[in-house]
Order: sequence, then C-alpha cells, then structure tokens
Amino acid sequence: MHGRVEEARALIAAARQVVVLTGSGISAESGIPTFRGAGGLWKGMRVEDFATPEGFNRRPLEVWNWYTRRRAELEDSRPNSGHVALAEMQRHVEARGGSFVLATQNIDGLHQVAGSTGVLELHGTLRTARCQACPRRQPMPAQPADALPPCPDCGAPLRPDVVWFGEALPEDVLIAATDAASRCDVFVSVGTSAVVYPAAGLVEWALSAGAKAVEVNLEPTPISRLVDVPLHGKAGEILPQLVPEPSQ
Ligand code: BV8
Ligand code: ZN
Repeated sequence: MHGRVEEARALIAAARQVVVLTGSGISAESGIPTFRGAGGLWKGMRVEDFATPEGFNRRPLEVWNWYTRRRAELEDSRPNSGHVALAEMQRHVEARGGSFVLATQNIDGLHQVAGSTGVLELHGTLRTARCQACPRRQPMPAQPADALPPCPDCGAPLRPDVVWFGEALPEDVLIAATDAASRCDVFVSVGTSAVVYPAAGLVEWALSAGAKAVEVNLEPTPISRLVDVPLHGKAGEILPQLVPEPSQ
C-alpha cells in the first residue's frame, strides 16, 4: 500500500484545488461512534425515529435529548491525527497559492477545533440549536431537558441545528461544496460509507470534471471502484502521510 499512499500524496502536492469530504469515520478515532459500522450510533435504533422531522414531531423531547446526550459526549472528544493532518494539508495547499475546501457530513465540529477553516458543514452542527420559527440560533445544551427550551426571541420551541433525512441541506453550503467539487483537480473522500445523498454525489461532480479521486476508508464503499487511489486503513494513520513535505 505504501506505493499508493505515495501516489496520493504526490497528487495532493501537485494539486491546485483540493476538495476533501469527510464522514463519521474520521471522528471514530476520537471516540465518537459512527452511524452504520459495528457499534454504530444507529445500531438497533430506527433512523426514521430520530434523524427525521417526522420522528422529531412524534417524540420531540426524546429526539432533543438524543442530541443533548451526543453534545455532552463532545465535551471529552478531541480532534485526532486525521483532523490535524487535514488542517496541515489546508495550510500547505493555501501557502502555495492553491485552494482547499473541506466539506463534512459530521456535526461534531472537530475539524474546526483542529484548525481547519472555511469548513462546509453539510448536515449542520451539534454545537448549536435553532428556533423553529425565527432565525435565532444559540449553543446546544449538553444537559437533558424535560421540555423543549423556548426561543429567547420569539418563544417558539428550539430544535437541533442539524439536517435530518428528507430535509434540504443549507443551500449556500451545498452550492459551495458542489462548485468546489466540480472545479477541483483532487478529491479526497475520508471515512464515509458514501450512501447519503447529496453529499455522496460530490465525488461524481469531481470525477466528471476530470479530477483524480482518493478514498481513505477501513472498508470498500460504493465509490471505491470509481476512485483512482483507494487507501484502506485508519484515517488517523493514513492522512498524516498524505500531507506534502513543506518543501514540496
Ligand atoms: C435530501 C445529521 C432532499 C443528523 C444526517 C434514495 C436514493 C437516494 C437518496 C435518497 C433515497 N431516499 C432518501 C434519499 C435522500 C436521503 C438519503 O441519501 N438517504 C440514503 C440513506 C439512501 N438524503 C436526505 O434525506 C438528505 N436530504 O435529500 O433532501 C430535499 C431537497 C429539497 C427539499 C426537501 C428535501 C439529508 C441527508 C442528511 C441526513 N442527516 N445526519 C445526525 O447526524 O444526527 S446523515 C448521517 O449519515 C450523518 O450526517 C453521517 O455523516 C451521514 C453519512 O454517514 P457516514 O458519515 O458515512 O457514517 P457511516 O457510519 O455511514 O460510515 C462511516 C464510514 O467510516 C464507514 O465506511 C467506515 O468503514 C469508515 N470508518 C470507520 N472508522 C474509520 C473509518 N474510515 C477511516 N478511518 C477510521 N478510523
Ligand atoms: Zn424564535
């Protein structure tokens, strides 16, 4: 595999525009459970009961407290070497005049803690709650509630500031991600099972625009056969090897 890692690093070192898409796999080594893997968050839970507007409207408090619990777990979560490597990669690419866009499906905010900037949070964020009736946003509490907290501005109940199944992604964020993918010369997919759309479609935008694609994952996914350089292993171990030397 060493040769393939070298190949991926050379692609990134020569790239003018790099786009990286991450999924829950990059936070696994920070102790945050993935969704679909063994021991995944959604093991035994019905996604439609929790990560959908219908599920929330049926059991608002139960869903709200699923998110306050996940917010509480963030308190002891730190970025791992994979998050840090992507922040270094961004600095390297930008220092030589290139552009670097990191789009994530994760809602844990660990990329920003690791130093990545301009992160496109495709599925929202666990760190804020938003009002259901007005633009007010505020920090997501890490303690369970016994009633949905009211918006301080208009009194309507708050909700987690995430994108549920059946909900549209924030338009500006999706446009920025799709634009960047269709203009990049290297696209790197990290730690995602590549089954949730439209995020999973970004690699196709990149490939159809002639980009080279790299995938970092523990196991094959539906895009593994599409990418130029599939790298099997842990994001925390592989990503630091993809950061070009400062001299490069
Ligand atoms: C929309 C936020 C339209 C909440 C999430 C049929 C066909 C195609 C599409 C659809 C369809 N039916 C429905 C749809 C649309 C649907 C969809 O794609 N469904 C799929 C399941 C078929 N998509 C939507 O509903 C989206 N919205 O389409 O809107 C629309 C338009 C206009 C107006 C109205 C509506 C919204 C999707 C967003 C849903 N929200 N999360 C929350 O997090 O609680 S999705 C959820 O899945 C997370 O965001 C997560 O990030 C995302 C993807 O999962 P992954 O991140 O990939 O995680 P997973 O566990 O699956 O995989 C982890 C991977 O990491 C594995 O491959 C593993 O091997 C690897 N790994 C593990 N450890 C490591 C590692 N790799 C490297 N190193 C390691 N150490
Ligand atoms: Zn309000």
